[in-house]
Amino acid sequence: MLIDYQMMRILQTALPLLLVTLPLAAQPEGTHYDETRVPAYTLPDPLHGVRNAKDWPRRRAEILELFRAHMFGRSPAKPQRQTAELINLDTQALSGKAVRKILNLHLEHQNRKLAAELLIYLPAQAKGPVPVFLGLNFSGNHAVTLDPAVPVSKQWMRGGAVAARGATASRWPIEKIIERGYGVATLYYGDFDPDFDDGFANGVHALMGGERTPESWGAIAGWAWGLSRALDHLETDKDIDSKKVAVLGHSRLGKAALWAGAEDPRFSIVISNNSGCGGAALSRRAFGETVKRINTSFPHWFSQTFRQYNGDESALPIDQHMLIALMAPRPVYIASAAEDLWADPKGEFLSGVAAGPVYRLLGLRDLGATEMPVIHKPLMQTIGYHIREGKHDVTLYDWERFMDFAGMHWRNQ
Ligand code: GTR
Repeated sequence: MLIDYQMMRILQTALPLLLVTLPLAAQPEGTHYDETRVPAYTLPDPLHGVRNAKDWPRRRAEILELFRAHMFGRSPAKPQRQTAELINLDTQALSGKAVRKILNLHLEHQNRKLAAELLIYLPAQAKGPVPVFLGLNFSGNHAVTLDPAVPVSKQWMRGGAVAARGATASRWPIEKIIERGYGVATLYYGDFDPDFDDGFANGVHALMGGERTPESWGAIAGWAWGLSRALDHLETDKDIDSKKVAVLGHSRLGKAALWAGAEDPRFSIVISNNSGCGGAALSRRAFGETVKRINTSFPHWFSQTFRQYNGDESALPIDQHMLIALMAPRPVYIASAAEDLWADPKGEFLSGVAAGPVYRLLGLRDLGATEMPVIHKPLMQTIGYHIREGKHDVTLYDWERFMDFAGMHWRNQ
């Protein structure tokens, strides 16, 4: 029987009795957490054919094409029309600390329509346009805050049940972000593409239409494309410094944030939290979640072409260090959690290390380490990394480091 690993985690929390049969260290069939079973591997060279920094844009375009053709699929350009409808504005939100905007982004293409709700908080004290953190959320905008003005999402919901207001607020420390002088913007990922395998009959795939091929975009590329549509809007908001937008995401939405950063150079900083397989973690290590496992559990996430690498990671013309390298010369940050073995923290770190030569070639700073740092000792160069204690999640510790890292770079941008 195939059990979604995440479901397994939920079962473990909800039904203590199951702990007997599903111990925390359990791994789904065909996967392991055994460092001695990591195969010997050679990573493809991100600088293949590159002699100097001037060659990087050409090589970057080549690598981007490889990721489109073999992994995430090819995404269409913009929809024919996009408009923004302001549905709520409060200049005294969060006890006067924030300006809150709620908008519906209306996307139209060949008479088909899709709406996505964008929730924005900006510091009320701001003297000018502010830098913003932009990310998708898992359970609807109403779940990121207790703020009663945010409408409860009526979209498809993972697991069927609508999350309670504020249910995931610990992952979105809005007040702390505002206090540091930054804005935060979020959208529900299900607005762009409900996360189940329906043959791409809904969401952005249906909106944009077109014939599907083995290289067509999957759900992760759809969410990433949605992040770019949100940025299209942020560029029109005079209260936002759209040259300073960091895209970030957790887990599958961390994979989406990385792909958004790769496809869209307008994102000034890219942040991956516990993104694991298909995100920051090296596929060739096949530690925790593997290519076969992810393509089996989530057949709609990647292009069909990615399936040919099931159990054959060494045949991939790319690995995830090259996804990290696609952010160069922009700053990129990778965050791991010590108990999140499914996402392979070491593989996430090693991607950052192996992207280093590209940053060095461009005269920028690599991670500055080849051994994993200890818990709570972040590395912050042009590439950044930390591992924190605890489980698969986004915590205040993570956010504080994201703000330290982004702030450090934004001050110099
Ligand atoms: C898991 C999946 C991971 C990760 C995670 C999440 O089930 O295996 O790749 O994306 O879900 O998004 O929470």
